[in-house]
Amino acid sequence: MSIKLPANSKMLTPDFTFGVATAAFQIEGANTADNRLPCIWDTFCATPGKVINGDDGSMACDHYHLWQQDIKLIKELGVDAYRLSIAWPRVMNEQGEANQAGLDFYRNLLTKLKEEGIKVFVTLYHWDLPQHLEDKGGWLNRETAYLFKEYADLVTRELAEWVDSWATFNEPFCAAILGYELGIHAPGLSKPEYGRQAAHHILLAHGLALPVIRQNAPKAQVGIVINMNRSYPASAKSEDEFACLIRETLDNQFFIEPLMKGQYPKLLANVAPQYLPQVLPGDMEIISQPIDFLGMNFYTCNHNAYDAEDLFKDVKNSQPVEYTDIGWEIAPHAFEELLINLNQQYDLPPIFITENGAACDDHLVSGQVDDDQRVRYLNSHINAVNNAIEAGVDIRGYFAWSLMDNFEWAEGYNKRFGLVYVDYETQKRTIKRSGYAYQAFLSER
Ligand code: IFM
Repeated sequence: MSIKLPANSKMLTPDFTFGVATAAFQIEGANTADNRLPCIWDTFCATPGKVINGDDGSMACDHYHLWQQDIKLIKELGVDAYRLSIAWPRVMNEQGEANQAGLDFYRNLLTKLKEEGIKVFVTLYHWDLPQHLEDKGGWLNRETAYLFKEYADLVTRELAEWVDSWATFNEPFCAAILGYELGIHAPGLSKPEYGRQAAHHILLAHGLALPVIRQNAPKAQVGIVINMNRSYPASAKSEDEFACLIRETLDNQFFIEPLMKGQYPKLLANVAPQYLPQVLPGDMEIISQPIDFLGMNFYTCNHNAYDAEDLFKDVKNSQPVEYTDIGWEIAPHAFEELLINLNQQYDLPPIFITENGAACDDHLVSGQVDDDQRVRYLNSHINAVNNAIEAGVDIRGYFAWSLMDNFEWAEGYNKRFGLVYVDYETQKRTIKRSGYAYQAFLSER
C-alpha cells in the first residue's frame, strides 16, 4: 500500500503545502525547565484517575532537549511545512512579562526550521492555559480573553520573523467543551452551561488577538483551527435526522458560524437555548473579523440517534466498518462531504487541513513499525481532500497528525498517532512505514 494521487491533482503542484503537526504539551516535556509555569494539563495529569496510567507531560518526547534531531526527522520526511504550538506557560511569567529563556527555545527552533527551508505554521494556544489563570476562572473568566491578547502580542512581537502562518487557537471545541462541559480534558469541569461560555471567551480571545497579530506580523497569514465532524442518522427516522442536525450544530456550526457570520446558530435559540452563551454588545463583530485561512482538523464521523433528554446520543455505525485503535471510525467519505457541504454553506477563506491522522496499534518489531492501517488512512483521506478540491473547495495544505507519537491527552501515551515511533524509555525515534510512505509520496511530486 502506498499514498497516491491522480497525476493531474492540484495537490501535486508547488502551491500546495504538505506538512506534519505537533503541539507543545504533547511533545516538549521539560515542564519545569527555564521557569516554565504549571499549566492546567500539569494539574489535570496530577489528579488521580484523569489520565490513563497516570501519564503526564513531564517527559513526553523530550523535544525540549531533542529538538535538533526532531528537525532532522522533519527534514528527512521531506515535508514543506511544520505545524507546532507555543506554550503560553513557557514564554510569559505571572506578571505578564516575557520569559526570555522560554522564548529562546522557540527562537532557536524556528531559526533552524527556516535554515532548513521548512515553512513554519504556529498555533498560539493548544490547550496549555497557565494554571494561575485557571485559578482566576480560566476560560470562564472573560478577562482571560484580554490576557490572551497580551500573550499573542508578546509572542508575535518576539517571533514574527520566522513564522509564515499564525493560528490563534487549536480546536476551541475541545478546549471548551471537553474541558469545561464534559470534564474529560483539563481543567476537568463539567457543567452544561460552562462549556459554551468558555467557547465564547475563546472565540472572543481569537478576535481580540487578530489585529495585534496582523500588526506585529504583517507578512504572515492569520487564522484559527477548528475541528469538525460529520454526523449520520442512526435510522431514516426524522427524529434521528434531527439528532444529527443538533450534533453538527453543537460541534461544527457553533464554532464556524460566529467566525464566518458573526452569530451563533439560530436553531439553538429555538430548540436548545441552554447552549447559548452570554454575549456582550460588539463581541460578534470582534469574533467575525476576516481571517486569511481556516484550519480544519478531521479524524472521524459520528452516528446519532434522538434522545429525549439530551436531544442526541452517539450510537455505533450499524454497518461493518473499520475503526482505528482509539475506536474512531475511518470515514474518508465523511471528510469529503463535510468539506463540500461547508463550502456550500459559507463564504470560506482558503482552508488548510491542519490535522488528520490515525491512532494505530503500532509495535516496534526488529527495528520496524508496519502500520499498514495508517498508510491506508492517509491515502484515503488525502484523496478525499483531492476530491473536495475537484468539487471546488479552496484547500491549500494538508498536515498529517502527528510527526511522532506523543502525549494523547486523557489517553496518555497509550495511543500512538505518529508517523515516527517513539520509544518512551530511550526516546529513540523510528520512522514507521507510514512515515516512509508519506516521504515517498512527497518526493515523487
Ligand atoms: O492529539 C490531538 C491533538 O492535540 C488535537 N487534535 C486531535 C488529536 C488526536 O486526538
